[in-house]
Amino acid sequence: GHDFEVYHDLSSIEAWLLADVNSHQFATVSSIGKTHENRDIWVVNISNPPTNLAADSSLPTVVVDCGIHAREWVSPAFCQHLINELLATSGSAESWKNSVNWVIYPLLNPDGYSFSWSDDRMWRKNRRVNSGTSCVGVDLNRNYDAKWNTFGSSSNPCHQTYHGTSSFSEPESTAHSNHMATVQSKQAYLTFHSFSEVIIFPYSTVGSDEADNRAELNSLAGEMVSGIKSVHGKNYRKGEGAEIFGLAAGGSDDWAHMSGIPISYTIELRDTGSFGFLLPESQIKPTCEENMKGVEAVFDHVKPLN
Ligand code: 0X9
Ligand code: ZN
Repeated sequence: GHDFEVYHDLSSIEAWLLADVNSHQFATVSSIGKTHENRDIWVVNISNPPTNLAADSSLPTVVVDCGIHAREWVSPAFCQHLINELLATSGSAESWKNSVNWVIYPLLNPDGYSFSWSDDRMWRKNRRVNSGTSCVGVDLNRNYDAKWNTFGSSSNPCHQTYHGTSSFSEPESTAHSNHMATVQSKQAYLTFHSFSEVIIFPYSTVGSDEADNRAELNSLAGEMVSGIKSVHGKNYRKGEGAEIFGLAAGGSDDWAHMSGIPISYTIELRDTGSFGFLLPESQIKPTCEENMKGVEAVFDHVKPLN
Protein backbone atom coordinates (compact mmCIF):
# COMPACT_ATOMS: atom_id res chain seq x y z
CA GLY A 1 0.00 0.00 0.00
CA HIS A 2 0.81 3.67 -0.25
CA ASP A 3 3.06 4.84 2.61
CA PHE A 4 1.88 8.20 4.00
CA GLU A 5 5.03 8.81 6.02
CA VAL A 6 7.41 9.23 3.09
CA TYR A 7 7.65 11.67 0.20
CA HIS A 8 6.48 10.26 -3.12
CA ASP A 9 7.61 11.21 -6.57
CA LEU A 10 5.05 12.19 -9.19
CA SER A 11 4.62 8.77 -10.74
CA SER A 12 4.05 7.19 -7.33
CA ILE A 13 1.41 9.82 -6.43
CA GLU A 14 -0.32 9.33 -9.78
CA ALA A 15 -0.30 5.55 -9.46
CA TRP A 16 -1.94 5.85 -6.04
CA LEU A 17 -4.53 8.37 -7.25
CA LEU A 18 -5.54 6.43 -10.34
CA ALA A 19 -5.63 3.00 -8.71
CA ASP A 20 -6.41 3.18 -4.97
CA VAL A 21 -8.23 6.50 -4.78
CA ASN A 22 -10.17 6.31 -8.03
CA SER A 23 -11.44 2.82 -7.29
CA HIS A 24 -13.01 3.99 -4.04
CA GLN A 25 -16.78 4.28 -4.16
CA PHE A 26 -16.84 7.77 -2.65
CA ALA A 27 -14.04 9.25 -4.75
CA THR A 28 -13.51 10.23 -8.35
CA VAL A 29 -10.21 11.34 -9.85
CA SER A 30 -10.17 13.40 -13.02
CA SER A 31 -7.84 15.61 -14.98
CA ILE A 32 -8.66 19.32 -15.04
CA GLY A 33 -6.16 20.09 -17.78
CA LYS A 34 -2.54 19.87 -18.83
CA THR A 35 0.56 21.67 -17.65
CA HIS A 36 3.09 23.52 -19.76
CA GLU A 37 5.00 20.21 -20.13
CA ASN A 38 1.77 18.34 -20.92
CA ARG A 39 1.30 16.58 -17.60
CA ASP A 40 -2.20 16.06 -16.18
CA ILE A 41 -3.41 18.16 -13.26
CA TRP A 42 -5.62 16.01 -11.06
CA VAL A 43 -8.65 16.72 -8.93
CA VAL A 44 -10.21 14.35 -6.42
CA ASN A 45 -13.90 14.71 -5.58
CA ILE A 46 -15.01 13.02 -2.39
CA SER A 47 -18.57 12.83 -1.07
CA ASN A 48 -21.07 10.37 0.34
CA PRO A 49 -23.28 9.63 -1.48
CA PRO A 50 -21.16 10.16 -4.57
CA THR A 51 -22.74 13.08 -6.34
CA ASN A 52 -22.12 15.02 -9.45
CA LEU A 53 -20.62 18.03 -7.74
CA ALA A 54 -21.48 20.41 -10.53
CA ALA A 55 -25.11 19.41 -10.29
CA ASP A 56 -25.42 19.25 -6.53
CA SER A 57 -25.69 22.53 -4.71
CA SER A 58 -27.30 21.10 -1.61
CA LEU A 59 -24.10 20.42 0.34
CA PRO A 60 -21.36 22.93 1.12
CA THR A 61 -18.08 22.31 -0.63
CA VAL A 62 -14.61 22.65 0.85
CA VAL A 63 -11.86 23.16 -1.72
CA VAL A 64 -8.30 22.15 -0.82
CA ASP A 65 -5.15 22.35 -2.87
CA CYS A 66 -1.54 21.38 -2.41
CA GLY A 67 1.69 21.72 -4.27
CA ILE A 68 1.37 25.13 -5.90
CA HIS A 69 5.06 25.53 -5.03
CA ALA A 70 7.28 22.68 -6.16
CA ARG A 71 9.79 22.41 -3.31
CA GLU A 72 7.21 22.44 -0.50
CA TRP A 73 7.00 18.66 -0.42
CA VAL A 74 5.08 18.35 2.84
CA SER A 75 2.14 20.11 1.17
CA PRO A 76 1.23 17.35 -1.31
CA ALA A 77 2.03 14.88 1.47
CA PHE A 78 -0.73 16.56 3.48
CA CYS A 79 -3.26 16.30 0.64
CA GLN A 80 -2.47 12.58 0.32
CA HIS A 81 -3.02 12.18 4.08
CA LEU A 82 -6.31 14.12 3.95
CA ILE A 83 -7.67 12.07 1.04
CA ASN A 84 -6.73 8.86 2.82
CA GLU A 85 -8.41 9.94 6.07
CA LEU A 86 -11.60 11.02 4.28
CA LEU A 87 -11.80 7.65 2.56
CA ALA A 88 -10.93 5.60 5.65
CA THR A 89 -13.59 3.42 7.21
CA SER A 90 -12.77 4.62 10.72
CA GLY A 91 -11.29 7.70 12.35
CA SER A 92 -12.62 11.20 12.93
CA ALA A 93 -12.46 12.39 9.31
CA GLU A 94 -14.35 9.40 7.95
CA SER A 95 -17.72 11.11 8.47
CA TRP A 96 -16.67 14.46 7.02
CA LYS A 97 -17.69 13.33 3.55
CA ASN A 98 -21.31 12.79 4.64
CA SER A 99 -22.15 16.45 5.10
CA VAL A 100 -19.58 18.26 2.97
CA ASN A 101 -18.34 17.79 -0.60
CA TRP A 102 -14.54 17.77 -0.82
CA VAL A 103 -12.74 19.01 -3.92
CA ILE A 104 -9.04 18.37 -3.54
CA TYR A 105 -6.28 19.24 -5.99
CA PRO A 106 -3.44 17.11 -4.59
CA LEU A 107 -0.65 18.55 -6.73
CA LEU A 108 -1.30 21.70 -8.75
CA ASN A 109 2.23 22.09 -10.08
CA PRO A 110 3.33 18.65 -11.25
CA ASP A 111 5.97 19.99 -13.67
CA GLY A 112 7.71 21.90 -10.91
CA TYR A 113 7.33 19.03 -8.45
CA SER A 114 8.85 16.60 -10.92
CA PHE A 115 11.76 19.00 -11.54
CA SER A 116 12.32 19.35 -7.79
CA TRP A 117 12.86 15.56 -7.69
CA SER A 118 14.97 15.23 -10.82
CA ASP A 119 17.08 18.38 -11.04
CA ASP A 120 16.70 21.08 -8.40
CA ARG A 121 15.32 20.29 -4.94
CA MET A 122 14.76 24.02 -4.31
CA TRP A 123 12.63 24.69 -7.42
CA ARG A 124 9.54 26.83 -6.66
CA LYS A 125 7.84 27.90 -9.89
CA ASN A 126 6.22 26.00 -12.73
CA ARG A 127 8.29 25.08 -15.80
CA ARG A 128 7.06 27.69 -18.28
CA VAL A 129 9.60 28.49 -21.00
CA ASN A 130 9.76 32.28 -20.96
CA SER A 131 10.45 34.10 -24.20
CA GLY A 132 13.61 36.15 -24.58
CA THR A 133 15.43 34.51 -21.67
CA SER A 134 16.85 31.19 -20.59
CA CYS A 135 15.20 31.63 -17.17
CA VAL A 136 12.36 29.19 -16.71
CA GLY A 137 9.18 29.36 -14.68
CA VAL A 138 6.36 31.51 -13.36
CA ASP A 139 5.44 31.72 -9.68
CA LEU A 140 1.90 30.36 -9.81
CA ASN A 141 1.09 32.04 -6.50
CA ARG A 142 1.65 35.44 -8.12
CA ASN A 143 -0.31 34.59 -11.27
CA TYR A 144 -3.92 34.61 -10.03
CA ASP A 145 -6.26 37.48 -10.72
CA ALA A 146 -5.97 39.28 -7.37
CA LYS A 147 -4.57 42.75 -8.06
CA TRP A 148 -2.02 40.96 -10.24
CA ASN A 149 1.31 42.76 -10.74
CA THR A 150 0.81 45.41 -8.09
CA PHE A 151 2.87 44.49 -4.99
CA GLY A 152 5.26 41.75 -3.95
CA SER A 153 5.88 40.10 -7.29
CA SER A 154 8.52 40.43 -9.97
CA SER A 155 8.43 41.24 -13.69
CA ASN A 156 11.77 39.48 -14.09
CA PRO A 157 11.43 35.90 -15.36
CA CYS A 158 14.68 35.05 -13.60
CA HIS A 159 13.19 35.85 -10.18
CA GLN A 160 11.47 33.38 -7.85
CA THR A 161 8.31 35.51 -7.70
CA TYR A 162 7.96 36.18 -11.44
CA HIS A 163 4.24 36.82 -11.98
CA GLY A 164 4.01 35.91 -15.68
CA THR A 165 2.90 37.94 -18.68
CA SER A 166 -0.66 38.45 -17.42
CA SER A 167 -2.94 37.08 -14.72
CA PHE A 168 -3.79 33.46 -15.52
CA SER A 169 -1.12 33.29 -18.21
CA GLU A 170 -0.26 29.80 -16.92
CA PRO A 171 -2.01 26.54 -17.81
CA GLU A 172 -1.93 25.39 -14.17
CA SER A 173 -3.58 28.47 -12.63
CA THR A 174 -6.03 28.68 -15.54
CA ALA A 175 -7.09 25.04 -15.21
CA HIS A 176 -7.49 25.52 -11.46
CA SER A 177 -9.64 28.63 -11.89
CA ASN A 178 -11.76 27.17 -14.70
CA HIS A 179 -12.42 23.98 -12.78
CA MET A 180 -13.28 25.79 -9.55
CA ALA A 181 -15.80 27.85 -11.51
CA THR A 182 -17.72 24.62 -12.16
CA VAL A 183 -17.90 23.72 -8.45
CA GLN A 184 -21.05 24.83 -6.66
CA SER A 185 -21.58 26.03 -3.08
CA LYS A 186 -17.95 26.65 -2.26
CA GLN A 187 -17.74 27.66 1.40
CA ALA A 188 -14.04 27.32 2.13
CA TYR A 189 -10.74 27.29 0.27
CA LEU A 190 -7.58 25.97 1.89
CA THR A 191 -4.24 26.12 0.09
CA PHE A 192 -1.33 24.30 1.72
CA HIS A 193 2.23 25.59 1.52
CA SER A 194 5.36 25.40 3.63
CA PHE A 195 7.10 26.52 5.70
CA SER A 196 6.57 28.86 8.71
CA GLU A 197 3.66 27.38 10.72
CA VAL A 198 1.20 30.18 9.96
CA ILE A 199 -2.48 30.51 9.05
CA ILE A 200 -2.82 33.44 6.62
CA PHE A 201 -6.11 35.02 5.59
CA PRO A 202 -6.92 37.66 2.93
CA TYR A 203 -5.75 40.08 1.95
CA SER A 204 -2.10 40.28 0.92
CA THR A 205 -2.81 42.72 -1.88
CA VAL A 206 -2.78 46.27 -0.50
CA GLY A 207 -2.43 47.31 3.13
CA SER A 208 -5.83 48.99 3.07
CA ASP A 209 -7.66 45.99 1.59
CA GLU A 210 -9.71 44.30 4.28
CA ALA A 211 -11.84 41.20 3.96
CA ASP A 212 -15.50 42.00 4.64
CA ASN A 213 -15.58 39.00 7.01
CA ARG A 214 -12.21 39.66 8.59
CA ALA A 215 -13.54 39.04 12.12
CA GLU A 216 -14.89 35.65 11.08
CA LEU A 217 -11.63 34.74 9.34
CA ASN A 218 -9.60 35.79 12.36
CA SER A 219 -11.69 33.92 14.90
CA LEU A 220 -11.87 30.73 12.83
CA ALA A 221 -8.09 30.93 12.35
CA GLY A 222 -7.88 31.07 16.14
CA GLU A 223 -9.88 27.84 16.37
CA MET A 224 -7.57 26.24 13.82
CA VAL A 225 -4.54 27.34 15.83
CA SER A 226 -6.02 25.86 19.04
CA GLY A 227 -6.86 22.59 17.33
CA ILE A 228 -3.37 22.34 15.86
CA LYS A 229 -1.75 23.08 19.20
CA SER A 230 -3.79 20.40 20.96
CA VAL A 231 -2.15 17.63 18.94
CA HIS A 232 1.63 18.09 19.29
CA GLY A 233 1.92 21.45 21.04
CA LYS A 234 2.95 23.47 17.99
CA ASN A 235 2.06 27.16 18.16
CA TYR A 236 1.06 28.20 14.66
CA ARG A 237 0.65 31.94 14.20
CA LYS A 238 -2.30 33.53 12.41
CA GLY A 239 -3.12 36.83 10.77
CA GLU A 240 -4.00 38.81 7.71
CA GLY A 241 -1.42 38.28 4.97
CA ALA A 242 -0.60 41.93 4.55
CA GLU A 243 0.03 42.26 8.28
CA ILE A 244 1.99 39.15 9.10
CA PHE A 245 3.51 38.01 5.82
CA GLY A 246 3.76 41.18 3.74
CA LEU A 247 2.18 42.27 0.48
CA ALA A 248 2.20 39.75 -2.37
CA ALA A 249 -0.53 40.18 -4.96
CA GLY A 250 -1.73 37.49 -7.36
CA GLY A 251 -2.12 34.78 -4.71
CA SER A 252 -4.69 32.02 -4.93
CA ASP A 253 -6.06 32.74 -1.43
CA ASP A 254 -6.94 36.34 -2.27
CA TRP A 255 -8.33 35.36 -5.66
CA ALA A 256 -10.57 32.71 -4.05
CA HIS A 257 -11.91 35.21 -1.53
CA MET A 258 -12.43 37.89 -4.19
CA SER A 259 -14.33 35.38 -6.30
CA GLY A 260 -16.80 34.86 -3.47
CA ILE A 261 -15.54 32.05 -1.22
CA PRO A 262 -15.97 33.49 2.28
CA ILE A 263 -13.45 31.29 4.09
CA SER A 264 -9.98 31.33 2.50
CA TYR A 265 -6.65 30.46 4.10
CA THR A 266 -3.09 29.79 3.12
CA ILE A 267 -1.67 27.33 5.63
CA GLU A 268 2.10 27.34 5.93
CA LEU A 269 2.99 23.92 7.34
CA ARG A 270 6.10 22.93 9.36
CA ASP A 271 8.66 23.89 10.28
CA THR A 272 9.82 27.37 11.28
CA GLY A 273 13.15 27.15 9.50
CA SER A 274 15.41 24.52 11.04
CA PHE A 275 14.85 22.27 8.05
CA GLY A 276 12.61 24.57 6.04
CA PHE A 277 11.62 23.03 2.71
CA LEU A 278 13.77 19.99 3.54
CA LEU A 279 11.44 18.82 6.29
CA PRO A 280 12.46 15.27 7.31
CA GLU A 281 10.08 12.46 6.56
CA SER A 282 9.78 11.78 10.30
CA GLN A 283 7.80 15.05 10.55
CA ILE A 284 5.27 14.25 7.81
CA LYS A 285 2.95 12.34 10.14
CA PRO A 286 2.86 14.85 13.02
CA THR A 287 2.48 17.74 10.56
CA CYS A 288 -0.49 16.00 8.94
CA GLU A 289 -2.03 14.95 12.25
CA GLU A 290 -2.02 18.47 13.67
CA ASN A 291 -3.32 20.03 10.48
CA MET A 292 -6.25 17.63 10.33
CA LYS A 293 -7.42 19.53 13.43
CA GLY A 294 -7.12 22.77 11.51
CA VAL A 295 -9.23 21.33 8.71
CA GLU A 296 -11.67 20.00 11.31
CA ALA A 297 -12.25 23.52 12.62
CA VAL A 298 -13.09 24.63 9.08
CA PHE A 299 -15.35 21.61 8.57
CA ASP A 300 -17.20 22.35 11.82
CA HIS A 301 -17.64 25.95 10.70
CA VAL A 302 -19.16 25.19 7.30
CA LYS A 303 -21.05 21.93 7.88
CA PRO A 304 -24.84 22.18 7.82
CA LEU A 305 -26.56 22.32 11.22
CA ASN A 306 -27.95 19.06 12.68
O1 0X9 B 1 4.64 33.81 -0.83
C1 0X9 B 1 3.81 32.91 -0.99
O2 0X9 B 1 3.33 32.61 -2.08
C2 0X9 B 1 3.38 32.11 0.25
N1 0X9 B 1 4.54 31.79 1.05
S1 0X9 B 1 5.60 30.66 0.48
O3 0X9 B 1 6.73 30.63 1.37
N2 0X9 B 1 4.92 29.22 0.57
O4 0X9 B 1 5.93 30.95 -0.88
C3 0X9 B 1 2.43 32.95 1.06
C4 0X9 B 1 1.18 33.36 0.33
C5 0X9 B 1 0.31 34.29 1.15
N3 0X9 B 1 -0.79 34.80 0.39
C6 0X9 B 1 -0.64 35.77 -0.57
N4 0X9 B 1 0.47 36.40 -0.73
N5 0X9 B 1 -1.70 36.07 -1.28
ZN1 ZN C 1 4.44 28.18 -1.12
